[in-house]
Amino acid sequence: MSSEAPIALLSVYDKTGLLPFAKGLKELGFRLLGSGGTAKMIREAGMEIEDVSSITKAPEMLGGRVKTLHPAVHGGILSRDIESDLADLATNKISPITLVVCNLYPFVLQTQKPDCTLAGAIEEIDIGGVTLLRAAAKNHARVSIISSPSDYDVILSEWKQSSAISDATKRGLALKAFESTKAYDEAIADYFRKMYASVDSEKDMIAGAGVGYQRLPLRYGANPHQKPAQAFVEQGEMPIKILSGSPGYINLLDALNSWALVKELAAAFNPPLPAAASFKHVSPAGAAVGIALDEREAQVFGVADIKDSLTPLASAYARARGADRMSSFGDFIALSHTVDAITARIINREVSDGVIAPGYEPEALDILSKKKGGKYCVLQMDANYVPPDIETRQVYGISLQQRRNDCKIDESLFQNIVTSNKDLTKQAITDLTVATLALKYTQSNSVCYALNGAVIGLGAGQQSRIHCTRLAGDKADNWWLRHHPRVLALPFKKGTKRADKANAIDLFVTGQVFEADPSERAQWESLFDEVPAPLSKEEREQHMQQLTGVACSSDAFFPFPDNVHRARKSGVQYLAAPGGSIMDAECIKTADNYGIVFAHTNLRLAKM
Ligand code: 93A
Repeated sequence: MSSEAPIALLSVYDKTGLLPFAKGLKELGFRLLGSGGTAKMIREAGMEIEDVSSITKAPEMLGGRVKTLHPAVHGGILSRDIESDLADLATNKISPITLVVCNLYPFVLQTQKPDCTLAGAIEEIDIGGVTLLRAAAKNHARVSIISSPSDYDVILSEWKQSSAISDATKRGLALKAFESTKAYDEAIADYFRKMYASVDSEKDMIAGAGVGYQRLPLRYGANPHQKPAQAFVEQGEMPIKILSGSPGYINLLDALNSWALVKELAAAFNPPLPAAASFKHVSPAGAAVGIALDEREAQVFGVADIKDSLTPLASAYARARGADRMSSFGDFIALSHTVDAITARIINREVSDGVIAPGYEPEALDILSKKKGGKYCVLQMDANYVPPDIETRQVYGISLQQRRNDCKIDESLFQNIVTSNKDLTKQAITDLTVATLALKYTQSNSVCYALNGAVIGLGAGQQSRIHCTRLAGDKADNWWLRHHPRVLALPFKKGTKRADKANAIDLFVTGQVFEADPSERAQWESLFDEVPAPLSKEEREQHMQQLTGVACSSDAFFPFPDNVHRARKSGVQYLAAPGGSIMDAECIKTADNYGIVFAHTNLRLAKM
């Protein structure tokens, strides 16, 4: 350590508390160095302070762009107490600096001014200050970096007590400095992202074209009053291209989650199977793999007229859309493979908000980009994109970080069968895989029933597990009742819209229309050539008995056997859930009583 007075370098934009702090440092024996305005203010208050130029032997220049950027400053900050560094300091006549006090030009405030120009914003990008902060924070083993006026008192009192700053305080100060330069750079990147990387004008597209886009401007956030809104990547290229339309914030949440689901779902099988998902409000309404449809399924899913031309991808979407037609109204669709014309034609006749897929055949793109008068949102996803391992989000200003849920779900997940019946068929494994992968992308609590490679009932976002199991089970029951011969033969008037049919069928199978207000009932009746009689109790029971071989998965353990009882009512023969409940044995016993095959997955899939 030098026996000379310790040096404090002060260079602050925000001069709050500066004078008392400088006074305190003086009283403690510090030699003060200051950049232009900082030194001036202290000097004018009657305290002795040297200009940085007294050690750099160079004036501030370029209108203040170069003030402290000099080896005499940064040598003094970055030197360690090691022989070679001390020798370098001696050779170059540089004194070590002990304290650095710095806060930055107000870039954000400047850019918030209504009349802020690009040139004005650029002038507020602090270079020398960021360098001071980073250099001093890097060398925090020796140097204290004080980046906030709120820390001035702590520094004075620590030094008063021990003529030093403790290692713990130096570490805390360094972290604070690094956080402040990170936030500062983020604000700058955000500004230029908006200025230069926007795709909303031809001029900006050209500006970003050579290096790829990093940002998608969004009309607004979750609600119209939540402006501004955008999507961006901090590294690499934005993996999504907008081919048509303009996505909103919720569209993008649905697109990204549904894409992740179909990508994993297709890859869960060997050979891979085309997969489709129909999302609403960040949970799947349906998801399926491309297993061919029989006559009845084609009729239930509204594709009987084109059954013979269905490709595996089209079958996957027909199944996904057919899981819960009411919920899929206005969906966002994800498709794992290049979209063909027939799949585009099915999408074209449904009410839907958008689609994401790795590619589009020209005819398919032509069909989709004309949908909704050109407003239909068509997104192309880079199929090779791999998201970072760590994901961060902010809630109420607090950043939360976690490892991305990158667990793999395939048939190996269902090997630990805990019931006496261990006969898990190949189809059951497919269905459990579909159900479990759907849960991975469903808001918790979630329970999913699946059959023939498709979700048939999914309960999302329920606080109680049994409510979820019931909700999903009721949806599965309705799905199956839609296969009833009387539903298939409902005498709709010619020209009834698909969405109106879906609504009317839902009212019919749930029986709600027969208890409805007369005006609602009259409206329902007006859709038919001949008013249908309700399904009788016997008709329902007889039909429900035919629903068998259903697979059901839960995103967390079943706390009570009531879930197993309820699942069974909807034809469940195969169950998958993590173990870990104190009632595990009871749940297994209940499954055994029904002859159900129950696999403990040892994998919780909460999504929040
Ligand atoms: O324009 S700069 O990027 N160039 C520099 O060399 C430099 N050194 C310190 N800005 C620089 N600073 C910043 O000046 C500090 O971060 C601080 O915000 C401000 C203090 O200037 P003054 O002492 O002249 O009021």
